[in-house]
Amino acid sequence: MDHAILRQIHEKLEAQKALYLVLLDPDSFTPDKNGDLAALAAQGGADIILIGGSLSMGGEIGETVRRVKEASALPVVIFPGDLGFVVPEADAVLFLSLVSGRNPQLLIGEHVKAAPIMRKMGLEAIPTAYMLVEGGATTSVEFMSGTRALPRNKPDIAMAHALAAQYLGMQIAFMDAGSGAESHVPTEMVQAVAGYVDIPVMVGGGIRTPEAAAKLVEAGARLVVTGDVVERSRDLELVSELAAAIHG
Ligand code: 1GP
Repeated sequence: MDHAILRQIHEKLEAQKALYLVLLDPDSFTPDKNGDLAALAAQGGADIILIGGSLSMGGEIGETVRRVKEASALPVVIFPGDLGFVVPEADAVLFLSLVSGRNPQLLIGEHVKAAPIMRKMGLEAIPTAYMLVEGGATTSVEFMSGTRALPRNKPDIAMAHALAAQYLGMQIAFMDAGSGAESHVPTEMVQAVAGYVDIPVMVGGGIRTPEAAAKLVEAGARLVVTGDVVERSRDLELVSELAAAIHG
């Protein structure tokens, strides 16, 4: 398997402090609307488009990826809620293990189903440890996956999870407070984990301002995800400010 996208991520990280990923949800908007959002994200300076959500409610994933690729030249990476998100039009898939949980289906079960399909499609898998972190209210991912989030005031627990994931060969440690979280992952937790593991730390959930994004990057986040704020605001200036804050 070619690791083109992971390679690109590492190359970009040599030149800039962090990468900006904009998450688009095929369940929230039509493929055309998501195409417009991708164009906006690209114009604002985003590095990668993530397509995903916690549940696939009939959104047209393949068509969304096609429209997004027509509308921007950015790599399109799937952030899968389930197998339905795996489509050949994408460049890569975050091959997520929900390591904060203990649900075997989300640690290996879904992967066994997805792997042969992805091989056939020629899709790159980016082995990613997904750690759900308490962010206030119950998130869709917490509810749908039946797992508990890591406590936000216990960085040592997050550190141990991220290191175990690294030792298992995962390439990215993704700490997510969930879409629309009241509070993003604490900067102290990001700092603790980023200083403890060698793999890049990715942070998402509840990041709404360039100031918050800058603080998380300062703490050591190398990949920063926003979804909600771009979908809601559709504001090029805000996207540009977020990109600038994240690129450092
Ligand atoms: C959710 O990290 C993503 O999994 C994005 O969160 O929509 O709150 O930006 P937001």
